[in-house]
Amino acid sequence: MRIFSGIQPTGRKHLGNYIGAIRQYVEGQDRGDPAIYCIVDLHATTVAYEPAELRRNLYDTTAILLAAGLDPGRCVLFRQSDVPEQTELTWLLSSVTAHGDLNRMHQFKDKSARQKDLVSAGLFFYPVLMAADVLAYRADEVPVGDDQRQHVELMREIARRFNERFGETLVVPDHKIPEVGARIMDLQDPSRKMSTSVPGDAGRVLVLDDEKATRKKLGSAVTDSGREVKRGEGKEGVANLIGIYAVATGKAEDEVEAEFEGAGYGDFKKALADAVVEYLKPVRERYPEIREDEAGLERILAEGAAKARALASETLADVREAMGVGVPRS
Ligand code: AQP
Repeated sequence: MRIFSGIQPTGRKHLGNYIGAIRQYVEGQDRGDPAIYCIVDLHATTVAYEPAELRRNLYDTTAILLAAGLDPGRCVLFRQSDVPEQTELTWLLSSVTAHGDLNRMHQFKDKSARQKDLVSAGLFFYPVLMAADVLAYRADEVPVGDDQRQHVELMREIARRFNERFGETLVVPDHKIPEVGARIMDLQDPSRKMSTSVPGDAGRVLVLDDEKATRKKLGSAVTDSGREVKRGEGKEGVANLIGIYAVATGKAEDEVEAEFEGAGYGDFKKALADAVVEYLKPVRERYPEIREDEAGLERILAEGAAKARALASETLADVREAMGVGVPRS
C-alpha cells in the first residue's frame, strides 16, 4: 500500500490540520510501502506570500511534522520543489484535465474571492499540481481532511482519463478521510472550517499555541443557548467540540455525550481544554529543539527528495513514453 499526502508550509498549523491530516500521517508510516509526505512549497506560491517567510514557514512545518512523530527512517519526507518530476508531470496531466472541472473547484472559488490583488493562474492550476504530486508516486491512498475530497475526486478522474487515452499507466488513488474530525470547524463560527487564512486567531487553536492561549480559545468557543452536551440541529458549535474531545481522548462521540450527561458547557469546556493541552503537549515540547537545527532539517529533506525522485522519475518516464513525448525508449 503506497501512501502519499501533501501539506502546505504555512507554519501556523492548526488543530484541524493536526486532526484531519497530521495524525493520519503518523499512523500511516507503518502501513505505507512507503508512506510519502511532501511539504508543498510550490502550492504556497499560488497566493500572495513573502519569499523569506515561505522559507521560515517551511522549516516550521517540517519541524511540526517531525515533532508530531514522523520518522524519516519510516517514511519519505521531502520538499515539493526539490522534485522537478512533479512539476513536469503537472504540465503533461494538464492535457487530460478538463477546464470545466477546474472551474468547479470550491477551493479555487473560496481562495480567489479572498485575493486582493491578483487571482493567479497558479491558483486555478493548484488541483493539477496536487494530482501530479499524488500520481507521480502511484499512490493507493491519500490521507486528507474532508475539505480535500473534491481535489482527490478530480485526481481520480485525471488518472482514469489518462489511462483511457494513453493506456494503463497511472494508479487511481483513494482518499482516506477520518471518521471523526474530518472537518474541524472554526471555534467562533462553526458554519465554516477551521482555516489558516481566515483573519483573526480566535477561531483556531494552533498546534504551537501555549497552554494559556489554548485554554482561552477553547473556553470562548461559540456554543448555543442550550445546556446539553449533545450533537443535533442548531448545535454545530457543541458538536464540533465533542468531535475534538473525542479525538483528543480516543473516545467515541456517543461516549463523550454520555460522559457529560447532566453537566453544563462550563464543565465540558474545562475538560476539553485539559484534553487538548495534553494531546498537543508532546508536539509542543519536542518542537523547539527540532526547529533550531535548520541544517538537520535540510539534511532530512534532501534525503527524502532523493528517495522521492527515484520513484517519481520512473512514473514520469512511463508517462512520457505513453504520450509520445521525448526520446523514445527503443
Ligand atoms: N478544518 C480542518 N479540519 C480537518 N482537516 C483539515 N485540513 C485543513 N483544514 C482542516 C487538512 O489539513 C491538511 C493540510 O492542509 P493544507 O496543506 O491546505 O494546509 P493549510 O493551507 O495550512 O490549511 P487550511 O486551513 O486548509 O488553509 P486555508 O483554509 O487557508 O486554505 C489537508 O489534508 C486538509 O484537508
